[in-house]
Parts: sequence; C-alpha cells; structure tokens
Amino acid sequence: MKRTFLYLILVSLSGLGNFLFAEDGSRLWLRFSDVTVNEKLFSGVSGRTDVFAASEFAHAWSQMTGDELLTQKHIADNSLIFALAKDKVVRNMRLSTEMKKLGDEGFLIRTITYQNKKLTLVAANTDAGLLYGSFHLLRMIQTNTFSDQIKVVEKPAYDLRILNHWDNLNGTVERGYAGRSIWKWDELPAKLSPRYEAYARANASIGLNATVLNNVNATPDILTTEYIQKIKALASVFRPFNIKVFISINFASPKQLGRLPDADPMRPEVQKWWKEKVKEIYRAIPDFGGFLVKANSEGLPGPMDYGRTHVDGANMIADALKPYGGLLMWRAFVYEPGDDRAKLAYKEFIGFDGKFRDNVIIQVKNGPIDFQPREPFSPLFGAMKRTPVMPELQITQEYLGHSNHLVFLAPMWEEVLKSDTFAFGKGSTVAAVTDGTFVKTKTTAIAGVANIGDDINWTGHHFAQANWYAFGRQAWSHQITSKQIAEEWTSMTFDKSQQTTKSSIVNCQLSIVEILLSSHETCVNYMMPLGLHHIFAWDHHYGPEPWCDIPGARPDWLPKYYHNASKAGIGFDRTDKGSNAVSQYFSPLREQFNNIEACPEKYLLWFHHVPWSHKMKNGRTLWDELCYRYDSGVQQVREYQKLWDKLESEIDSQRFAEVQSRLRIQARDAVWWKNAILLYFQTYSQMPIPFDIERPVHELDDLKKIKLDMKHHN
Ligand code: GCV
Repeated sequence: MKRTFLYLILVSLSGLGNFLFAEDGSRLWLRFSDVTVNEKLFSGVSGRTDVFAASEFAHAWSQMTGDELLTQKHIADNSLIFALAKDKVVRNMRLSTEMKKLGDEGFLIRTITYQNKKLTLVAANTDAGLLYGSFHLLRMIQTNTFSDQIKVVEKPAYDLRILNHWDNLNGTVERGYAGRSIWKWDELPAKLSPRYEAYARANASIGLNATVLNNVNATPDILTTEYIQKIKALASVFRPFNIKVFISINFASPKQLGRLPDADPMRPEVQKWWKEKVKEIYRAIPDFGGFLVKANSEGLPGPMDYGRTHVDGANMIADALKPYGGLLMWRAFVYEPGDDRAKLAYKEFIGFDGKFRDNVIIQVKNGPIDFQPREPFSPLFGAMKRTPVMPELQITQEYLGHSNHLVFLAPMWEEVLKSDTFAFGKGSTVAAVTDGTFVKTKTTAIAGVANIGDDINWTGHHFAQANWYAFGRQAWSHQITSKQIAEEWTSMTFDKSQQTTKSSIVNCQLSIVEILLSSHETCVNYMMPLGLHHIFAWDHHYGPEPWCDIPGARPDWLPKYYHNASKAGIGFDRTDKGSNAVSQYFSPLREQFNNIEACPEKYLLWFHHVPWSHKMKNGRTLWDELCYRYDSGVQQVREYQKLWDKLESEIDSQRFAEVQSRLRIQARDAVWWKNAILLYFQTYSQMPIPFDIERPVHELDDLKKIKLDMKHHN
C-alpha cells in the first residue's frame, strides 16, 4: 500500500455545473452533478495533485460545480498547503497517536484555522485512507452535512469488505436479478468496459475494498492461463480504487485442469499443482487477494471426497497462498444430511476450531439455514473461539422477492450484527466476535453476495442499489444505524425534486426513508412471519409453495420439513425435546430460545412447534396472529404504493414509473403470499380467518397450479 500522509482541501465555489444525465439510475448514489453546493461554506479549493484521491475528488467536484479543481488556476492555493504541510500543526498531527490509530485505511477530516483561513483537512496514512476520506467528504457535501466545524475520525470495522459475485463464466449470474454479468469475459483482457471503473468507484465510495469475481459454484476454467490474463486486466482497473481481486475456485481443479488422477489434498502432486498455479497467478497479479472455496457442499467437490477433512483441504491451499500473503476464505455452508439442517454447519466445523492455518478464514452465512427473510444468527458465530470467522450476507434478494420487491436489507443485517452471542460474556455481538475484538486474527472480513448485473441501473430495482450501498456502509462501520444509511442513500440518490423546492425534496426524502426502514419487516410479514422459514417455491425461491412435494428430493429442500404443519400446530421443534439446535447457542440464549414463553416471537416457529391456539403476547391465538401478520404485510405494501404515487411530481419520470410498476408487482405478490399461506395452513388449523381481515381472493387449488418459469434468473 502506497504511503502518503496528507492531502488537503480548501473548498471553494465558482459557478454551478449544468450536466444533463438520463435519470436511468446508472449514476447510483454518485450523482454529483445534481448537488447544489452551498456557496457560503466554501472559499477556495485545492489539493495535492499527485494523489489518486485528489483526482477522484476533483472529478466529483467538477461535476458539482463545473469547476476544474487542481488545475493551473488553483496552483497558487497550494502555497498555503505547502506552508501548512511544513507547519508544526501538521508535523505534530503526523506524529500523533490519533494518526497512528487510523491504521492503513482510516482517515480524519477536520476543520482547522490556518493563516486566518478555515480549512478542511483530510488526512490519512495511506492513499487508500485518503480515498475513503475524500468520498466521506463528498458524501457530507452531497447530504448537506458539510460545515465549518467538522471533526470526523473513521476507520473500518473489518479489514476486508468484500463483494462475492455469483457470476458464471458464461455470463449468467446465479441468483442474479439484474441482467447478465457485468464481467464481459469474452471481451477481456483486450476490451475494458467503462463499467469496470464505475463499479470500482462506487465500491470505493462506500468503503468496499475487495471482490470475488466468480460464482462459488466455480468451474475449474477460472484458473486457466487465459482467465488469469482476464483477471489481471480487471485487477489493474480496480487497483487505484484499493480493490483487491479474489476468485472462487473448484477444489477438483488439479484433476480437471491438471489431469491428475484426483484432487486429494494429501497427494504431493496435488499440493505441487496448487503451488504452481498460485505462483502463476501472483506472477501476473502481485497483489492478488486469494481464493474463496465452497467444498463438499451442494454437490461440489472437496477434501471429503478423499476421506480428508475441511482442515486438510483448506490448509493445503492456504500453504500455497501463504508465501504471497494470500488469504483463503473457506465456506461453512455445508449440510450433509443426517440431522436438523440448522445444526449441520456447526456440527461439521466446531471440532476444527483452532486447526486452520492463520491465513484461513471461515465464511459463515448470517443464519444457520440459508439467507431466509429472517433467521436467528448462525451459532457458529462466537463458537469458533480460536478461528477467524467472517459473516456472509446476501445482498441479492434470492429469498426476498428478487429485484421485484422493494426490501431494504440494512435493518436485517443490523439485527444480525448487533445480536449478542454471549460467547465471551454479555456484549459479544456477532460484530464483535468477527471484527477481531474477541478472536485475535490476522485478517478480519465480511462478505456480501452482490446484486449487481449489467442492467442500466445496476441492480434491477432502483431501490436495490440501497442494499449494495448499505452493505458497504455496514462493512465499514457495524455501529452505523439503518436509519442513517437510509437517510444518506436517499439524500444522495433522490436529490433533485422536479419542483426543486427545498421542502418538496425534504418531504419526498422523508417518504422514501419511511418506506425503506419498514420494508424488511413488511416483507417478513407477507412472506414468513413469526419464525417461519423456507416455505418457498422449489428452486427459484420466489413465490409461496408450502405444499411443495418433489418425489425423491432431499427432505430438507422441501417446505414441509421446515413448517411441519399438522392439525396440532406448526413450526420446527428445535428445543431440547426436539432437534436440540438450541444447545448450539450460549447461555442465556439457549434457555431463552428453548422456552416458548421467553423465546422472541419473531423466532417462535423457528424454535418451537406451536399449537394453533397458543396465546401470543398480545392475547391473540397463534392462528389469528399469523392471519393479521400476513394481512398487515399486504396493507403495508399498499401504503408504499400510496406514498410513492404521491411523489409523482417530485421524482423524475423514468425512475418514478419503474418503481411504481415494481410496487404493483410487489402488492400482487404480497396478496398471493397471504392467500397461499393462509388458505393452505387453514386446512390444518381449521380456524376461520378473522372477519375484519380482507378475504382471500384466490382458490387454493389455483394457487397450487402456479409454476413460474424463472430459469432466466439463473
Ligand atoms: C451459489 C443456496 C442458493 C444457491 C447458492 C448456495 C450457496 O443454496 O440457492 O444458489 O449457490 O446457496 O450459497 O452456495
């Protein structure tokens, strides 16, 4: 990482820019040309010209103001910067413990008075820190929070803040709902799409610093010399933006590509093959990040194919990466049949605690099953006390309405990261057991499965951009609130009212934030409230299919396995009388989850099989409560439609119409969910739907016939 110390901005205004862009969402939250710079606050702009961060700032500034920053006309201002740089104010700062604490990626932004001028200073120990500081400063300008009294000190919560692309080399994206892959493998390395740089800039602007380019269901081809050249080309676009490149690899590559008899990690030729392959990669890409591996999961090859363990497999590849400082992210998304699926990853990994090399990190999905609308956190968080563990979140909405539903995921991730595991006593949140506070590790990390495709607006739904944004912001700071993220994103993304009056922008933004913040709970309500999970349609995971039965399918791929509905009740008994999954949690959680009275109602049917007539905390029966929850999900989406329609005169016509159309789909889908689930479960509960609730408008038999052809999504 390049070492620099300081870069300075004294900001001024000279003329507002007038750039015209189509409102197609392609600019994401980086809509600098729409920013109205408050003239009173700025009195001059300058900065070091030899720093990438400064050129990024300049790029944004010129769009905001039409002013060419850092050109000849501003050179005079630099005398002030040079004087300041030599001044003891800065000398002292450079040596301060505050600066040291910023580490390699932190920054500070501060208003100082120097030679009777108020200056805004961005300081960092590295170019990367300056880049993040610059984007932070820009964000303050974009969101109108810039002032002449700034005192910001920031450093990231995790070392690696990484996107996982589930992009296949043939251009499709597994669980991708925003078009095809943005990586144009056929054109690489010769042709570089301008989208690559735009992607890197967007990531850097929210603090992301790494990416895994290809699907965890990896083909060996990614390791061919041809693909290494393509990866190298991408890495060189991303490098200035401080983004490291990783790839997913297929464990059987030595067999498939190297033509060895097998891929047994104990076979010396296999070990040699990996060492040589890694050497070839680092020769091409010296700052290559490392590998992500899905092994012995969902049919993928792995060390267990040869009677070896996850430790054998991971350590063998980690040894190959070690001389180059490479990292191996080994996934714990495994569920060999044999027990309650929610227990399997823990059971398979817990015995390996402390046995992995120090450049291995175990990647664990937020919940014990699979990115459901709501899950309790995975019990592996905190349980591996001597092994680095990184959370894996899913930004793409596989189980949350794809890119048709407006669902802001920050509140869900905030709930996960702030959940207390009690692994090291009270306060050992999922965030704290993964960010190095409790488990000492060389590298800490957090991953998000990307929702990016080649759609013009990047993410299919305009509001799905907010989830990419939120992942970056939470990876940078797991203490930031969802509300802050929602407000920031909204004010950067819906920044220009057609009416251009201040109050109309503010009102518009308030409505959008209101929708964002309640949208996850809304989706949980119309899909799977009270701890219900995995009652989705087979394979595409879009609509409801609690009745789904595929002869010969693994039972734990079928909804009935999870809901267990019968005349007696509904839910999965994971108490000590059932699968005892509760025992994988630390006290007092395990007792709390085990006890039907103490278990949080949002997880009730996750941990308990509950009679239909069970009394909920509000006095209703479980059945009635389910009915009201589903209905309130529907009503909430209809509220969003009303709120949105009211904004028509405020929002540009393209984005308005596109969001409006998807809200209509979401409203129809919410009704579909409610009708399907209530009519189906009513065949078990045999209780009436409360009479003040809108009646179902479908026949159960008709709903059962719905078969969506969603192959194009995979
Ligand atoms: C990439 C779920 C998804 C799969 C995905 C898998 C995983 O099962 O449905 O598409 O595969 O998780 O995370 O490996």
